[in-house]
Amino acid sequence: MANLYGKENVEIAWCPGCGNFGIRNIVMNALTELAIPKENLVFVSGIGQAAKAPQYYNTSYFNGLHGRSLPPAAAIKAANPLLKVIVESGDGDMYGEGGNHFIHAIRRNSDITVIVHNNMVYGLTKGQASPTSRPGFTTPVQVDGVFENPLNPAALAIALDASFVARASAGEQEKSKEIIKAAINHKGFALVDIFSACVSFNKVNTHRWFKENTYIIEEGYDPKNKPEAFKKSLEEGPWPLGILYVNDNKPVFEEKLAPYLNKDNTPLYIRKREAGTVMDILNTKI
Ligand SMILES: Cc1ncc(C[n+]2csc(CCOP(=O)(O)OP(=O)(O)O)c2C)c(N)n1
Ligand code: SF4
Repeated sequence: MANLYGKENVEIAWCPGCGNFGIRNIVMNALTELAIPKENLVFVSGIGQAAKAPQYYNTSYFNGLHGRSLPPAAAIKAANPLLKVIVESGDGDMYGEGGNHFIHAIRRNSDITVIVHNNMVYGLTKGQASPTSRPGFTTPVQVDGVFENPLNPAALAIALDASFVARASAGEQEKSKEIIKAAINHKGFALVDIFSACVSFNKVNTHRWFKENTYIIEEGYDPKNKPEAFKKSLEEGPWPLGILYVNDNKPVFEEKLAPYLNKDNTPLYIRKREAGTVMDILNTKI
């Protein structure tokens, strides 16, 4: 199938061998198979190596501040519910700097897809520990090794009742493509935490390490069983890959907003206002 999202003549500023290349392929293949028209798609990212990804797709994107991809993503979806909104960022950007937004975006349940390249390190700023770095991981800053407990994003998201939670890996192209397609098709906040090797600054959690420390969730697993999903999300070494949790019964943020309550999804910017409506609003006494 022809790739609809590849960008011609773009210089990609990732190190040769970086897991981000694998994720880029997975995302482009997923989008191509879903055949989402480019004009209906917008990417949003924060800051970091992973957050550069949208610059390398042939589509629209908004590049936010460090850790601040989720508020603009929710705003874009609210302003135009007809758009598919996909956030792509790194573990430091999403779970560290953006941790507060991560929590509240899950509560809000906007219909957006969030793909987090989890390389267990800060790549762009040359190898400091991130919230998902493993204990004992040494860096130029953590010279005696990380001693804090790592964040488990999938367990946190399930505890907060995120409506779709999955874990994928850059090394599992087919499986990860199917997970990302399901996340994009899901209505509500969808998290895909995707393992990815930083070949320059994380010499522990390598491509091989991720391969050897993950397994694909067995057939017959029921992602709608929340206690089982939470238990699954706590498994480590090997980490399960697949759709961990789905809640289809959560109200979606945009549908609760006043302009859309009558099931009219027309984006605000093309709605016609009757003459005098704005004056009436301005003259309303509060
Ligand atoms: C407010 C603010 N603090 C710190 C930085 C420096 N900074 C830029 S990217 C980054 C970490 C990125 O790590 P991660 O999100 O894991 O992405 P990666 O580069 O590994 O893909 C940091 C700390 C910044 N740009 N802005
Ligand atoms: S520093 Fe790491 S995350 Fe950044 S491009 Fe190189 S390998 Fe990838």
